[in-house]
Amino acid sequence: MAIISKGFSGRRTAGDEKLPPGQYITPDFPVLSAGPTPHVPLDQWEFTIDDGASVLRRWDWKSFLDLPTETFTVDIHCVTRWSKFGTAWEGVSLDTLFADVKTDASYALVHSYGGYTTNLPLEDLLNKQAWIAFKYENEDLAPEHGGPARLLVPHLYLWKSAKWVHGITLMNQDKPGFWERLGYHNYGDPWREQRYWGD
Ligand SMILES: Nc1nc2c(c(=O)[nH]1)N[C@H]1C(S)=C(S)[C@@H](COP(=O)(O)O)O[C@H]1N2
Ligand SMILES: [Mo]
Repeated sequence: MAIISKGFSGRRTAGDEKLPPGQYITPDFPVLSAGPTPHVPLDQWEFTIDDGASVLRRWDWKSFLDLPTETFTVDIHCVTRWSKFGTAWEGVSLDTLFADVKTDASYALVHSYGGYTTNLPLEDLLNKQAWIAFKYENEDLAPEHGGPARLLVPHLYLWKSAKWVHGITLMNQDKPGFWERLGYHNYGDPWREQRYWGD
């Protein structure tokens, strides 16, 4: 009933300040994929950073795992309104991956095995804000959640956190990704409820 849900959503409880507007907390970990789960053999997996013309950096699975890793615990927020608090991951910081990359580019297009893409300003990937995660809750990241490795950018809606991540293309001009072309907000800040075009 509308009256009950209105009263409920109006009630403030401890921890609410961690919940962006219009979201609810779920203990579950829903799977949201726009297509089938791609299966990439680890001996064929690679992650690249390119500038649209040439590959600037490339890792295979073995060299990727040789990089220093971080464990981090973050809250995640899906545009379909569920939020999950305190998810624990292990991965490589994008600061590590970009350490030797010299670029004037301002934008990034992240691409995944299977063809998914998502765009964001390059600066949102840097400064301890984004990781490529390969473990979730101490286990190898499950294929349906993006294993072997996915991007995590927890300060933006979760569609920016590309599963089965394959590479990042640096660009001087912004270019919308898969959901951004289909009406999702270009930036996707959950605290400003930037869900769709025009929000
Ligand atoms: N490659 C790829 N990454 C993706 C998606 C997708 O369909 N394909 N869906 C996005 C969306 S809309 C969300 S909410 C999250 C869901 O992650 P989860 O399935 O692990 O909950 O992944 C994002 N990353
Ligand atoms: Mo989503």
